Amino acid sequence: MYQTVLLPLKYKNSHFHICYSTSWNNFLFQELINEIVLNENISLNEIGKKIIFHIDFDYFYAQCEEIRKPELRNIPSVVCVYSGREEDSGVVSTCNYEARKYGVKAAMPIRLAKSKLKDIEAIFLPTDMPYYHEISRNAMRIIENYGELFEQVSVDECYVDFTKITNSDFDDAKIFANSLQKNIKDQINMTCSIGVGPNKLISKIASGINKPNGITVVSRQDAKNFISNCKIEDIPGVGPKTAKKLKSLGIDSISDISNKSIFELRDALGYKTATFLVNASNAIDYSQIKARGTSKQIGKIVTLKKDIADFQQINLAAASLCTSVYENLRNKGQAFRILTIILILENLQHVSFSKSLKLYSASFDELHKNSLFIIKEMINNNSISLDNIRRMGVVVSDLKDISGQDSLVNYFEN
Ligand code: DCP
Ligand code: CA
Ligand code: CA
Repeated sequence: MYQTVLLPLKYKNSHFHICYSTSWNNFLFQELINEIVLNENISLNEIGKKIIFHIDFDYFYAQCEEIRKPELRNIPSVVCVYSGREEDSGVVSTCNYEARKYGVKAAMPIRLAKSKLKDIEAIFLPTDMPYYHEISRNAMRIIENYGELFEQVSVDECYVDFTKITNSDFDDAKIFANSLQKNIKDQINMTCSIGVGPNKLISKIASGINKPNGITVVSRQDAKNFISNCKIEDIPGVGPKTAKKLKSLGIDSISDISNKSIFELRDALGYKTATFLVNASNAIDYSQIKARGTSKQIGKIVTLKKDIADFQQINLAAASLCTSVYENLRNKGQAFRILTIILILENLQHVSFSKSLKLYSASFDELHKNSLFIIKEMINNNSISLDNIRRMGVVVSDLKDISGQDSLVNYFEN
């Protein structure tokens, strides 16, 4: 059995799709087009190594309320959007898992929710958006500090590329997911669910599997089997309309879709949806993490030699990381203001520390000097022993374009 998939490609600034068959020798195919740049300078080989986390906070608005009113924790609580027309007119925005036990859910009329919780001690609250956004900002900052490509997609969810930190290893990814979840709980007392997968599609579905406070890891090898066991409606973006259309074509499951070709589905669904669905049903998703605004960053993480035991070795590794980050900055014509050092210890504990410079800089010396300063501080303050450091990363963020020859020379040559 073989399958055709469509690959979106950007080559010499033109966008096009390659249609290729999975019966082709995959390795040869990857080698062949390795030089072709795919959306934003990502090569196919890099995509084949990705580890993406999707993080979704549990019963978000209701959990925000629990943070400031701990007495809500063990009773059903329902956050509502009151329309104001009559008392109790409006809908449920969300509710905690206690209330869900009684069948209360988002978008339900408040009156119906109240009838489900009749004779039960329960609390109904109005939404407080500025407060939820403040909690969201604090939560996202913790995640962003892990220092890899980060994309917030809504008030309570985001994607993070963990490929570098985990060295593309799904076992390590599981440990990182645990540490991230614990870190968020310790710092802001909030639970989240994390999906770990080889792409955004798989990690997004995975984060919803073990809610609340769950972690679901789907490795690259397991992804096809994982998606085959999902329902068509589990694919993000597939609504009841598409599901109905597919049913009318005799397609009831994701396996049914994966046995079709794009060309068979194109007429009924349109080329774009057909491509997306056939790829998705094969656990393929080439969409990239889109870092926005100030969250754009440049970084590099390396695994240190096992016998690294003195500061001289750390110094050498830092110099090499800074050189790579500096060259990247220079190629992009950008200056940075925030510098983050990430240390990953033997037990995969993640320690990071950031420093914000007074002025933007693109100087290698400043990057290197400050990196060493931060590393020394981290080792002194966190009692990290030198032979305990497994990976080290240098990440610069809060980037600014510095166009114009004069400013470029000033920025880079000082
Ligand atoms: N939301 C809303 N109306 C909806 C759905 C959601 O106002 N119909 C708001 C309230 C939620 C927030 O968006 O707290 C995030 O939505 P989610 O779908 O992620 O749901 P929750 O976070 O509430 O619950 P879960 O634990 O299932 O993620
Ligand atoms: Ca949520
Ligand atoms: Ca969500």
